[in-house]
Amino acid sequence: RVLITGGLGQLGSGLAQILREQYGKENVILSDIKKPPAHVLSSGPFVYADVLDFKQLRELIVNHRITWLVHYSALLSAVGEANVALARKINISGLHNVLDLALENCLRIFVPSTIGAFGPSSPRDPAPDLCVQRPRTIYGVSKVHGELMGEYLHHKYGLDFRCLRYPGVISAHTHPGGGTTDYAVQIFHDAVSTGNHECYLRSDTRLPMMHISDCHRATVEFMHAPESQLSLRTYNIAAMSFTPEEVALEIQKHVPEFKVTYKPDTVRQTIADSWPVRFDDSNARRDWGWAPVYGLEGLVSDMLRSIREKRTVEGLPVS
Ligand code: VAH
Repeated sequence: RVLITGGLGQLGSGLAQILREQYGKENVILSDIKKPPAHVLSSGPFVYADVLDFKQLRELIVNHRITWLVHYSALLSAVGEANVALARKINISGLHNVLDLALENCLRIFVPSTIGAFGPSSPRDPAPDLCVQRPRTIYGVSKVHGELMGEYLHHKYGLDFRCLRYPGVISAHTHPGGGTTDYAVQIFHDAVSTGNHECYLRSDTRLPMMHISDCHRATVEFMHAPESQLSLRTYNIAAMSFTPEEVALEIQKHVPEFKVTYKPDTVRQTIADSWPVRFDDSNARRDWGWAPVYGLEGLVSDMLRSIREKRTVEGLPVS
């Protein structure tokens, strides 16, 4: 049985759908601290779970006979900088709760890390799996801590801890949760609805990005990889790196009149400028056969098609 924490964020419902196809609807439990929308509730079991409530989480794990934890609860980069105390609680104390429960109940645990786990003193182009990590956000600091804690518990107690550093994840049907890469999702919705996008990053800000279906597939393939194949517990995974200007140009091939104006926001520009420009994911490709499907062209046409379809179903105008 799989329990996904932070299940109502950008990633939980899509991953649950894939795992439910593999393990059966009742064996993948989505959880969060908010009420789920109707379509989430109708797609499979959902329960309340607060990662800060150790006892309630322990009860959940025991009563539902959980064997595998996917820990998506976290405050992302930009929203974390606006609420450092809460980010430290959720991203660090919440992480310790799930790691302790994974250890206590011999669970396998997947915890995502991020391009945000690197900082200005890390090699940026590309950033390898193993290098200096001095991130400048509470989000990045908490994710490096997660990597270190998980690897420590693996080496000391044999905990089956697995971690992937995700690039910015681009999705049509779910919204990102207050990160620095969120513009790369909003730009597609704006291209289809208003035809104009105001970008909070400079036009030349290059960041690693990935289509959500590649992100989910990487996560599932990685979790199924035999331990004997893993030379690391934490891996970078990459698909593409683009700037706002490049993705706007690609969108304009489909929406010629699409316009982007740039109004850099200091906080998020500073964060983006501290992150890697590209990821070296050669270890993931060698150890467990990682390979992306979507590049920039495929991402843009899939996102525009998906959002147009969604808006048409909802009876909304489409540009
Ligand atoms: C953020 N989307 O921007 C998240 C992610 C790779 C970036 O961690 O904070």
